[in-house]
Amino acid sequence: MERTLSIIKPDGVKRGLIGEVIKRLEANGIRIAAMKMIHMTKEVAQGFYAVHKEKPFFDSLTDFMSSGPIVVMVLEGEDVIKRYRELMGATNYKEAKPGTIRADFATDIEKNVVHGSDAPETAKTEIAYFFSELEIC
Ligand code: 3AN
Repeated sequence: MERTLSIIKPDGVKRGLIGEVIKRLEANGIRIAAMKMIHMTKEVAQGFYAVHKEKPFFDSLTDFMSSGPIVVMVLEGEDVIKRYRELMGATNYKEAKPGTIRADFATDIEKNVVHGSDAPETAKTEIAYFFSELEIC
């Protein structure tokens, strides 16, 4: 059993895609172990994306991620990190496979609707950034 962090980004929330993303998770047998809606400050977004702080897109990414409410979830299941990333599709929506969330809904490499942890260690850190153990069911 594995856990991963999922975020429905501000573009996904604004465009009414919360239900669509959750429907795809549940239809694929992924269990939601925790969920909440928050509006990150710029500082909180900078902390979350600290690994990208040298990247040219860091300022714009953290502006975008703090521009509106997001839905953060802990997902649980066998091999869920990989399975959820397959459902999301490639970071660049133009390269995402048809039928993935990003291929179907993303409009931009930055505004790409969803986030998912990329490895067990990052999943652990990212989950702890938003949730205490008590909040994970
Ligand atoms: P992923 O979310 O697919 O794991 P990361 O971790 O490489 O992708 O990038 C984090 C976020 O930064 C992406 N979800 C996307 O919003 C943004 N991003 C990544 N690469 C670029 C880029 N070349 N230009 C603008 N934004 C980017």
